[in-house]
Amino acid sequence: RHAPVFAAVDLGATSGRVITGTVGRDELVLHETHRFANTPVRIPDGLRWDVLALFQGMLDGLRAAALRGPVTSVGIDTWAVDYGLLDAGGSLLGVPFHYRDGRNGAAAEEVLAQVSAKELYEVNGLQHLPFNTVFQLAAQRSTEQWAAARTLLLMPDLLVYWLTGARGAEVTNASTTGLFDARTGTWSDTLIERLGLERQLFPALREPGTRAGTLFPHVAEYTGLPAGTPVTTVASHDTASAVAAVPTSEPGFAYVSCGTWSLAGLELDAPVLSEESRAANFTNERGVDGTVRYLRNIMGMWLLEECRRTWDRDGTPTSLPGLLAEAARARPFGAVIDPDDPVFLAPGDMPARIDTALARTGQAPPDGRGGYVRCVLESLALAHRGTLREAARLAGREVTRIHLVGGGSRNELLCQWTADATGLPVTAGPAEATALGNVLIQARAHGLVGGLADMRRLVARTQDVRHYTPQGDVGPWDRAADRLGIRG
Ligand code: LRH
Repeated sequence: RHAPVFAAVDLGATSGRVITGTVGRDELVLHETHRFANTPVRIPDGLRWDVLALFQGMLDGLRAAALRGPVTSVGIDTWAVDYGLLDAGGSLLGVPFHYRDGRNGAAAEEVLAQVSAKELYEVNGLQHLPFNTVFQLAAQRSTEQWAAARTLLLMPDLLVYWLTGARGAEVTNASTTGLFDARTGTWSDTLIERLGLERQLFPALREPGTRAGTLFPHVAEYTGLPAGTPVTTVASHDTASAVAAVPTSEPGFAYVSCGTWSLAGLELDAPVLSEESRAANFTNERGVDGTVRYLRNIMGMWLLEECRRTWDRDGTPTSLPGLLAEAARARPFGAVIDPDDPVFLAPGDMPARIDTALARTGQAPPDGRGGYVRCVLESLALAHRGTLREAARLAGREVTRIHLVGGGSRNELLCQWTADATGLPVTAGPAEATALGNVLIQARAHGLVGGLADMRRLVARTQDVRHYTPQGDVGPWDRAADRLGIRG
């Protein structure tokens, strides 16, 4: 008897992948069957996701997975907050917006005039980000598409709908909308009503580990997967999947899920909805099994990715290993920025924006590309430290180890500097935490693993991690933090 294989569709901001995961008692093996670019497109009325290309890439990936052997089920995760609107007939209205589109700032102000930031936080416990679904909806409100909208589906739910015809709202991702009650774990009828939104727009919630539906016959035919193959609801928010796969059995762990964003925080049993927590802009997103992901978004590898895109456009591309080697040789603490400065959010010339931010804080531009990369990575390490220290303080918890998971865990400088800045040991990996979390929830739905603790034990037993111990003096990190006025 062969160990069952699950197909994880993991769509990230820069690429989408279909990965198969083989799960046995002491076995958890991933194989990437297909990777495709996720290229957002700017049209006159905004920055959009090419959702058909994503769906097609996913179908091709599932076909590649089916060619390798039997697939027990399929699960989909993506980034949070973004959505498609369906009309009464179930057709998609328009092309889904990208959260980095600039239209949301003014709309956020309108929403906050209706319901104060304090009142919102007391219910949804969500950090203020201009692109939270609730603000995006306000920005779309006067459009004809909005008038025709009958159902809202978050991105992974939309793709599940196109695979199966089943509609629903997966809870971990629904918790990023701003319309979800962090205490009860249900849609907030109060907020929905106070903001004048139609309650019917929001489909019934569904929990990770349940069956969403089965493939349409035409999907089965195209992909070569057997008719009736189930699509399992996973923790469809990629960050929730990543946190579920943190290889730990210690209570005092903190995590940084590091990819395009760095999501740094703690796993808690209950939300922290205090005024102090709101002021510090911490979020209480839903995790697997009713856990709370108490964290803050840090701008993450986006800063580096966007520098590289700028340099590529200049016609002088550089390899990542080359850049990292230059960064390692660059002057320490030559320049630091606050990664969370909203000026970095939109796509565009990142080195120029870094220069401007440095000038504002009386610092000189970095020396060469290695200098920019060093600036980004040291600044991220500092932001990890400030965020985790503040999270621990606000939640009344002690942190003894940091787990850095996601693609960023391959970046040795970032891991070492996170250890150095915080003075805490860093366990780095797995880089594929999100895909692992996706696969494990499917495996659990099929009776192969137990609860969160069991899932994490399997990850710890089967996946490679690296350990970083803090080195050097924290003095320079303290002084760099002071330079920026960073707390913690
Ligand atoms: C990371 C992520 C993050 C969200 C952002 C929109 O991919 O899901 O958790 O805040 O994308």
